[in-house]
Amino acid sequence: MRGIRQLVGDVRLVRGDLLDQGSLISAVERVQPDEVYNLAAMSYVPMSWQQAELTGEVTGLGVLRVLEAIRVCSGISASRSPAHGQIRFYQASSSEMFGKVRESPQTERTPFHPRSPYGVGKTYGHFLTQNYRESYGMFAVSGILFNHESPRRGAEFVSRKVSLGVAKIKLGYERQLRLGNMQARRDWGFAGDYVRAMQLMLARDDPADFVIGTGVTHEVAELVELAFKIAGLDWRDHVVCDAAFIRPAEVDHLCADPSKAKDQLGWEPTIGFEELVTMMVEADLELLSASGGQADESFGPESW
Ligand code: G4F
Repeated sequence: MRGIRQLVGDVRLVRGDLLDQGSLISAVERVQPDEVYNLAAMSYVPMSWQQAELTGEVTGLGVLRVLEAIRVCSGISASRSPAHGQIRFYQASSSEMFGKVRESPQTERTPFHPRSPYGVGKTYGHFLTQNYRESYGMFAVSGILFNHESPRRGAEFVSRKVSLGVAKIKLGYERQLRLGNMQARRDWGFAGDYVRAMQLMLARDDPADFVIGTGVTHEVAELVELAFKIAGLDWRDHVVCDAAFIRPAEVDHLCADPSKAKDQLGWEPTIGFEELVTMMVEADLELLSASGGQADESFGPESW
C-alpha cells in the first residue's frame, strides 16, 4: 500500500478483494478497463508455509476470481467467444514455479516443480490463465517474472533486508544483519524494467506467455558482499547466519533465459546487478539519514 499511497494523487482507487468474487465483478463493471494486471498475491514465500490455506485462496483462487470477473462482465461463455475490444488480462506468474529446476537457464518450456505453497498457488494461476485463453479465447497472458527489486521492495525480501541492514549498520543504528541461506542463487533485475515487459505483453496482437529475467544469476552471498562494499563495509564483520531464516524447502538456483522476450517483445533489461544494488543501498542510506533510522517495515525482516 505504501507505493500506491505515494501515487494516490494520480490514481483513482476502487475497492476489490481477491477473496470476494462480487467485489471484483463490481470493480470491473465500474471501471470498464481495457487492461487488467493481476499483481496481487500473498507474495512472501516463507509466510506461505505459515498461511498455506490463505495463500491458496489469494495467490491461486484469486486468479480464478479475477478471470471470472472479466469473463462475466464481458459476456463471454463457452458458446460465445469474446467481442472485439475485449479486456486484456495480465497474470504475474513467478519463477518460483520452476522451484527444483529441471534445467538451467529456465525458458517458457521448462517444466514446473514448485517448492512452496506460494509456488504451487502461482502454478495454479498460471495454468488457469492459459486455460481461460484456450477455453474462452480471452486475451489472457502470464509473465513468468524472476526476482525484481527496487528501493520500494518490502523489507522482508532479501535484497531490501540487506540494503536496509547495510544502511542501518553504516549509520550506526545496528551492528548485525541476520540472514538465512547465503548459497541460494537468484536472477535479480530492476522492477521498472519488468513493468515495461508487462505492458509490452498486453500490447501484442497475439496473447502469449513470456519469461522475464536478466539471464544472469548471483548467490545471496554476492549480493551481501557487494551491498556492504558499496557502503565501505566488510560483510564478514556484520553478517550472522541464523537458522530461523532457512526455509522448509529451498529453491536453490534460478536463472532466466529471456530470449523469447527479446525476440518477440524487443524487451531487454536496462539495469544490471551492480547498478541495482547500488541504487537500493544509496536509497536506504538517504532514507534512514533523513528519517533518523526509521523505515516502513510493515512485515519486518524478523517475521520468519
Ligand atoms: O528475497 P526472497 O525472499 O525472494 P524469493 O523467495 O526468491 O521470492 C521473490 O521472488 C519471486 C520471483 O521469483 C516472487 F515470485 C516472490 O513473490 C518474491 O518476490 O529470497 C531470495 C533468496 C531465497 O533463496 C532465500 O532463502 O534469499 C534467501 N535468503 C537468505 N537469507 C533470504 C534470507 N530471504 C529472505 N527473505 N530473508 C533472509 O534473511
